[in-house]
Amino acid sequence: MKQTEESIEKSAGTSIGPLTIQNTSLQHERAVSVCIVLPTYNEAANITHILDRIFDQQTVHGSSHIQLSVLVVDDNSPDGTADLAREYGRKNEAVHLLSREEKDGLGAAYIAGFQHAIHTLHPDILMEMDADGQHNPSDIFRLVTRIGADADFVIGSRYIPGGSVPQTWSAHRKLISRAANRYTKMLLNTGGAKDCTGGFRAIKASTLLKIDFAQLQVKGYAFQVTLLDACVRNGAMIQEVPIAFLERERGESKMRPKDMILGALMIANIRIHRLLHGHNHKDTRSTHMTRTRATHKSSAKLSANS
Ligand SMILES: Nc1nc2c(ncn2[C@@H]2O[C@H](COP(=O)(O)OP(=O)(O)OP(=O)(O)O)[C@@H](O)[C@H]2O)c(=O)[nH]1
Ligand SMILES: [Mg+2]
Repeated sequence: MKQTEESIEKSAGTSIGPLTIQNTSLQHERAVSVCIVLPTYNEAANITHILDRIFDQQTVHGSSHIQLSVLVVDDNSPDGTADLAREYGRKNEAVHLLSREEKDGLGAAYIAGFQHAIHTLHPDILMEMDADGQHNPSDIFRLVTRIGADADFVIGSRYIPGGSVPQTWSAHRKLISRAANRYTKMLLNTGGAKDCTGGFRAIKASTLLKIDFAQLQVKGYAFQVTLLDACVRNGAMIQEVPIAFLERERGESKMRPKDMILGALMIANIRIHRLLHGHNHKDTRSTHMTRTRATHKSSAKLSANS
């Protein structure tokens, strides 16, 4: 698909070695760079506000240790979301825009965004976050600072003590969300995570570099669970920090019932494929959150694809 990046030459960082943010005094020679990949489709009502709130956090926490940037990945939203992001980027050099030709699903947007961010902005950590206000920007630094020697992939979790879903959710909606998590845990490698389906995450760039995105073959919402599965299978250590998942602030959800069914079928398909081809782990190697780090050969599949 045709896509254009419009302001990326504004900034570039250099990659540093293993991150040890957690339990250290953050004694890096330079700030840890964090790129928040923000997929948008018809989020004109939210985009400016969410960008303001993200960079407020930079002000609150200071800029000496952690430096935030944002890559908005827009799929040609008819409501002009990209124009607003572009405008914002003119005033704030840490905001970048990847414009894609047409709506192609959340997973496809994240894959394009990760690849683009890694190869042009060189962040140490990438984040997934929704643009609709359901993920509270004031949690960003909590997720990022949890990254460390025992955490390559940190999930903002609704389903550990201290986490929550909106009070306005019906019992039916709560049940579907819980069931989707349970189903995923049964069929895929989830590293012991309690919230596998959420989309507020901080992930080391070095972890994403091990993933062959072409193999994920998931364009839609199931991307969240297949990405977790792929990272766990590549040795990532998973940790969770509690978050309150909020109501969408403005605009409409893009998630249709059909997407949930497609996601469930996709997960079943992966599992069946693994059973048939003899790599049937649900492996113990990757289902315990506190296991020690295995040594993994670093691959550069993203680089090869770029
Ligand atoms: N670029 C791009 N972004 C998308 C696409 N689908 C959804 N998004 C964005 O992905 C984020 C999550 O989508 P939502 O529709 O809020 O899905 P959700 O939060 O799982 O569902 P709700 O709780 O119902 O809001 C939002 O920022 C959307 O604008 C897509 O096809 N392309
Ligand atoms: Mg949402």
